[in-house]
Amino acid sequence: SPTYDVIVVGLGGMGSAAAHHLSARGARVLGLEKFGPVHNRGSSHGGSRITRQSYFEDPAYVPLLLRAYELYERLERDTGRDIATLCGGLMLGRPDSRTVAGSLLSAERWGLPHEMLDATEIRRRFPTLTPGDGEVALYERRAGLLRPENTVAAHLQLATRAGADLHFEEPLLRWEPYRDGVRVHTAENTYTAGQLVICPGAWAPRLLTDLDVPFTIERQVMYWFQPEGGTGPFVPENHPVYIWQDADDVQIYGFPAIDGPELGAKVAFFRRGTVCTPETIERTVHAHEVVAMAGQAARLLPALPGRFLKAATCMYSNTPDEHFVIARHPRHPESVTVACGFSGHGFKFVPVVGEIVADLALTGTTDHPIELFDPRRLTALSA
Ligand code: PYC
Repeated sequence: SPTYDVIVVGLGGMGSAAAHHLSARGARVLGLEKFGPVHNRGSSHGGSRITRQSYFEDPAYVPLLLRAYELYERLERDTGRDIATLCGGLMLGRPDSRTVAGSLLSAERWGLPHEMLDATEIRRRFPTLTPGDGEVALYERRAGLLRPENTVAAHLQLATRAGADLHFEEPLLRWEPYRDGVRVHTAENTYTAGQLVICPGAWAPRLLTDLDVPFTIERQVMYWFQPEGGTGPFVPENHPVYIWQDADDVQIYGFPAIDGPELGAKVAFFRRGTVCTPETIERTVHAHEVVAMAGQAARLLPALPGRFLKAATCMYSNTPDEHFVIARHPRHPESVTVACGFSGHGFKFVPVVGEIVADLALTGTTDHPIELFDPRRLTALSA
């Protein structure tokens, strides 16, 4: 059977980055993907993702973000693709909301450039936004958006250029420990390798049963609206990305109009999706969902939901604490690395996750701070 140094299962955001970083270090890499290149069936599509550094989820993510920014820049340089637009970002809500207070904590802890704006100042500088009087925002000039499809295409391009074998439409059927490594079976062939890297996205519950992490897969909807009066005030030169947490802790997030005057601007609820599986996810978006999104968006951006254009679905792979899982597999510590459970906030980390996974697979360890992502925090194995 064909033999590799590393087999990467899943070539979405994380797996394509892993394939690139592994092959760039000279490893012989096989990548296996269930669908075609840059597909829209998982969690790495939809045209845009937020990137930001003053990270409300936990200051422990900040060093990884600083490295991710460097690697995204390098990825653009090496491939000539348009990936990052740092149009600025607003984290809005009441001063004690997690979105605002958590962002400020990270900004202060790491000395990140930021400004605190009150409601009057937000309205003056960003006239599309109408925060309530008690609301404030942390503004971060170096926040912005990433283009997920271009990111995946860039990593696949670099991995192929470095000699990786990338097999699409070839799902993993099963794998087992074999000699000092693993043996991997697909409908097409059986492969052996010293190391296995599993980047399963929403397929984690099926591909990682023996990790014992209780993942919840969540259906998410992204909406595009044509703003009343046109996209002029919404172009990235005038408009930041934003995450807004209201008084009931409902969070929405959105983007400037990045694809020209006809294609509108994207907005979505952050979380609050329904539980699903990749096989059963409801891909139809219903009128009542559009109405709910338009209503919530209009509270912050009255002009945004002028006309509904389209919607698309994707999936979050949530862990119970919404922190990632990136580690050697506790049951197969010599030969298997896992990167999963990105819980709806992973895409901005894609290139640094590729780098970490390459470290783990090739050396067994990494200098990056990944203690927070140990799966044993969530399982019986931690005892
Ligand atoms: O990670 O910034 C983020 C994000 C916003 C909405 C979903 N994820």
